[in-house]
Amino acid sequence: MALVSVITDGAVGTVMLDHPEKRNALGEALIAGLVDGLDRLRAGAVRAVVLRAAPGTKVWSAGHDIDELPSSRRDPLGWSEPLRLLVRRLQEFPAPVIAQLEGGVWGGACEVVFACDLIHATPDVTFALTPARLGVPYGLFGLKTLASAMPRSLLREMAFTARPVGVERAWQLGLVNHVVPVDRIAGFTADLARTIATNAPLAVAAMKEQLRILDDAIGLGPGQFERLQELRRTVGESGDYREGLAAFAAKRAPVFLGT
Ligand code: YXS
Repeated sequence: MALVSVITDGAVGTVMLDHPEKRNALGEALIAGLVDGLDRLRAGAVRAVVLRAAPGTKVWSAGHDIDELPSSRRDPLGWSEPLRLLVRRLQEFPAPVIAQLEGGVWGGACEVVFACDLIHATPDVTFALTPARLGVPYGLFGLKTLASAMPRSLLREMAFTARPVGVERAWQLGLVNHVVPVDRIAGFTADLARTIATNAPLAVAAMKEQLRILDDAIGLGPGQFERLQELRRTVGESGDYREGLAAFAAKRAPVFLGT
């Protein structure tokens, strides 16, 4: 059974996550389906993309597939990891990608959503950043994607507490473009996508890339870079990281010792 479906309606493509049994967890197979779908739409020169989950879902995506997180040593969120590849595909896609959300958005799925260009959400949507709950050494690239999408004060609160934030607060802080009732969000999003598709695609694509280059423009000295890598190595090799994964697998609360 396909984990992802892709349809094209004129100049608008739709990519749908459809693995409810695992709450659309972003495992290698599902990500491969998303990347393949985006590549097919790019070859078809669509002018807008809608990224959504199956209608009526309570969980848009449960984030990175925890079963695929390495136990230790290997960087779980390094440059060549599938989740990184997906985020780059979305950011480099030469047309706007609209995330159409229903239900909960967890962990790395927040980064996927905030790598999109616009976000439409139903009133039940929540966002939760969970590296602290699992002891995961989150990546600088992911933090930058999130920091570009929200105030640092909210990012700190979400990262340190791992508690979900509701769509009302996300709307107040400008994290989402529109909050739309569940019975109208598909039509609303399709209409906005069609509007984008009627505009000059080269101008739209250029502005998308210009804004991404501006977002990426941060200066880092070699010492800062080394320190960042050291911070991630320390967390990635910690007992707490192993405890976070073990606790999830055993469906119990983790006990972190700071070691
Ligand atoms: O027990 P079975 O075999 O039916 O499987 C269960 C869950 O184990 C599975 N599942 C997942 N498997 C791998 N990775 C996941 N992220 C994941 N989430 C769920 O799906 C089956 C149904 O889950 P269940 O019974 O818990 O569903 P629910 O409706 O009661 O609860 C839905 C959630 C999303 C609230 C719950 O599944 C949950 O809390 N999932 C974990 C959310 C999370 O912590 N995600 C972060 C993953 S790590 C990540 O994204 C980054 C590395 S980071 O942490 O750095 O951001």
